[in-house]
Amino acid sequence: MRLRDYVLSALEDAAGESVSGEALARSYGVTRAAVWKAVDRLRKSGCPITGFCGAGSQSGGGGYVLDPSYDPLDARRISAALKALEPASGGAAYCLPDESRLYVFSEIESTNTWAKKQAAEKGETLHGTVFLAERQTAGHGRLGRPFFSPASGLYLSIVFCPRGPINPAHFTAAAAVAVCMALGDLYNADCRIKWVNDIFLKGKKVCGILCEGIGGLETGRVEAVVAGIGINLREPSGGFPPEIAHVAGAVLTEAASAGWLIPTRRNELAAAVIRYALKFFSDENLRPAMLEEYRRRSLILGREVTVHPLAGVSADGEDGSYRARAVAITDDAALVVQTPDGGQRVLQAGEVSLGVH
Ligand code: BT5
Repeated sequence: MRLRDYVLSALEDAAGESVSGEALARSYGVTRAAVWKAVDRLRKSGCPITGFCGAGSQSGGGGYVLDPSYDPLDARRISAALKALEPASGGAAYCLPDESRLYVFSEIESTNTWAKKQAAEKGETLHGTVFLAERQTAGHGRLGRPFFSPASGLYLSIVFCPRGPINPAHFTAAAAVAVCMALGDLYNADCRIKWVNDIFLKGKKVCGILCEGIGGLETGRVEAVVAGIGINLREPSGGFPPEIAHVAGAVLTEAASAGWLIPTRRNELAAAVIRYALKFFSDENLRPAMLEEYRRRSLILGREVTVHPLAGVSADGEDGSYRARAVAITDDAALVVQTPDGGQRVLQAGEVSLGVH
């Protein structure tokens, strides 16, 4: 690891606390002047590091402090984090993207829209490519519903080109489990999944997933799946917009019950999500365990729900919504509900809510 990267990650680990130049120099085995130079270069590239002002200064005993909210996405660091998670993926059933397949945008309309366009143009060569953004100006969910995507979150779309016929619901389920496991690994967050595509933490939606397929007209099958994932990491500075304030939450706000500042570690989170997702997408042998985890994390199994057979249609009774109990999730990731008359229905698609509306 380059000295510059070492210094940056040590300051990140310190989460807003100061780290002395001497400690950094000692642990990397260089002089304090070399550390100062590395910090200077980091500052020039835009890193908000305060403290200790000059190589020759004796007065900066306070050390260096990195603004803890600074955590830009970086393809090289995501790639390094992937390699750290999977040092030798050669024999694995899946292939993790290297830096050349990780495209990072500071701002984009929608990583899904971009990924779909790229996949339509470039076909199978895009297999395993990931598009990530710090913020989206036109992020969307199902049926074109807007997905609020400010810079306090993480937005990514993974392109996966299946070899044969697929069940799209497996991809949504796999992506949901991947996000939950990654959030558990990094922040110790214990997330729940609301069938089919929402991730909740302490009663708030902290992540939405939108898997879209690109079909080949000639082949009649899904040629590429674009798995779009949007995670609210911190509360946006101005709060969530009023129309979603009652439902939306942020992972780190909900996880930090003790009130301390948890570092975002965006690049590590991206790597963990990508790795779990590609693993579940690629290896059918993992499907039973993945579905078991999906069921275990279900927010709705055993509970009374309102079923909206057509997702996105308002629940004014006109959409055929009805009350039922969620009783099972099948191996096809379909939801089984029991109606008050004792009958059962198997839902391949649709939406459920926990309230009466
Ligand atoms: C989803 O749709 O929740 C899927 C969202 C997928 C977003 C990712 S980000 C990367 C990729 N690029 C994209 O453009 N999309 C994907 P759905 O289940 O239809 O939920 C949409 C509803 O969630 C909205 O109507 C709001 O009520 C609510 N919502 C919007 N923004 C939210 C947010 N940031 N957090 C929580 N809830 C939100």
